Amino acid sequence: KSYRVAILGATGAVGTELIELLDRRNFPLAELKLLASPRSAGKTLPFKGEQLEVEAVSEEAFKGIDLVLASAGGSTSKAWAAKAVAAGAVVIDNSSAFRMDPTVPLVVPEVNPKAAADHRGIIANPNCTTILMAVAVWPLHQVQPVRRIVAATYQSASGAGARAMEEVKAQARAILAGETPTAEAFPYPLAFNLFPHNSALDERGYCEEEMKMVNETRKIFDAPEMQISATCVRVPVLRAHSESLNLEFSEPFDPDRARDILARSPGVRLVEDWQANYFPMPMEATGRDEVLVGRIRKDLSHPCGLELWLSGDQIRKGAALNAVQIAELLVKENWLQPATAAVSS
Ligand code: A2P
Ligand code: 11C
Repeated sequence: KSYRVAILGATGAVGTELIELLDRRNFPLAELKLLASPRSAGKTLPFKGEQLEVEAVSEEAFKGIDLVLASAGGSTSKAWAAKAVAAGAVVIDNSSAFRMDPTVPLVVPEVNPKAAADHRGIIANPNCTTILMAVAVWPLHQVQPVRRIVAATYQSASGAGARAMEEVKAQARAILAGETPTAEAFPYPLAFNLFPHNSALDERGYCEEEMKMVNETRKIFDAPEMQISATCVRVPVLRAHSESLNLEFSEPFDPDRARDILARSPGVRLVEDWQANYFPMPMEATGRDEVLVGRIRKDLSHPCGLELWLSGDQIRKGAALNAVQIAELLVKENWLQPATAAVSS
């Protein structure tokens, strides 16, 4: 069996990666439709040696579509997801619009694949920093429950989209030419700089990105009590995020045991050469499917603490690959069925 698939946000950083992954992973496609804003209507994008034309999203566009992979921002998903579901499609949504809706599964296939079975037309793809952390922490959490995570992130420009990536390159060129860099996609120049993540702050001083790591991880792990605190920072890297994680267990967790477990875990690649001081780097995570994990060591400040470091491609496993893996799971388990119940939005 093959499926008629639409990508909503096909011209974006994640959208173009989705197109490439559907091809590379041989997703059983009967048709691929590329949707974006009216600004992009008529543009063409390459797929399997042909040029496919981009259409402006419309209700009409979802007719006969089995699966929508949406990555066009929260407001676009809110505007179109229910319409796509009403037209008989299943939507895998990369935005934050539905992630915390209790009727919408939030899925990382290496962690909670079964949650996808309960979809009512929409399945949410978690935030990129959450996905990368979940892939690395879940295998350890399975062996000994994690009580608390303190995370610090080093997030690339790609998290803010294709325009932001171009902006950082232009800023770098401007600075090297002795000019003053300008910023539009970001609030401040990112080249040769860094700043705390600029999503909206709550009354306690935590930004949305930080609270996504807290709330989404609890939902994916089905661990509402897990204590998580995060500091998210944007760094002048193009497309892979890195994270420093401090994990606290109820008993000491031997670093060598953690190493053995992670070396065998799906979606993880252990990268450690202590002699060479060689550990995961965003440049080496770029374009790879796996989350690179390493620098696993005992927390000197707590007997039950473990420190680890990771880098993962934000656009790949942090977004497009995770969405395509969910689609593959739906096909494999025969869960790619139109919703029977109404979807809340
Ligand atoms: P467009 O290129 O036509 O603006 P990125 O995350 O890289 O910034 O990409 C965002 C994606 O979401 C792009 O494909 C963009 O299309 C799409 N998009 C943004 N706003 C809308 C909208 N209102 N309707 C449909 N697609 C949208
Ligand atoms: C970033 N993670 O790196 C964000 C972007 O909830 O999907 C994606 C926001 C989201 O800035």
